[in-house]
Amino acid sequence: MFIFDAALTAANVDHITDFRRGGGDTLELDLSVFSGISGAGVLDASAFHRGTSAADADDRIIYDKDTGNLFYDADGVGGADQVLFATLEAGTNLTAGDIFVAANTSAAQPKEGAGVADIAIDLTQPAEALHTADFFLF
Ligand SMILES: [Ca+2]
Ligand SMILES: [Ca+2]
Repeated sequence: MFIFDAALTAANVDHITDFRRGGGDTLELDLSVFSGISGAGVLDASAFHRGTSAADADDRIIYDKDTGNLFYDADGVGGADQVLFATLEAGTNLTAGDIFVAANTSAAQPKEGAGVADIAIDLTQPAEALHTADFFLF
């Protein structure tokens, strides 16, 4: 899993190069950061939009498949700007079902039998400064 629980800034954009759909990888969004998303659990399909910007009022996670850019928009089509928070490999077929929302992702416990796909990224480091040591396998 890839955990997003640090403040979203231009210096904190994660580059995810090995996201495997169907391979158990998920993106975990912490409600303390993504507070515009209502409710925990799998992201509601109505809050997920494929494109370059929000299309309606309940869109929160905007995914541009052509570029792999993943944005958070706190108010959908409202006036607040969307914020780029991660980039996946262009063409990754990300869906709402790949995204989980939790009240406290940092308290998430590793699942027994979890595979090497379960990786937490140390978001205290700027993405460009990430080293192998910033990735924790569990
Ligand atoms: Ca929508
Ligand atoms: Ca907006």
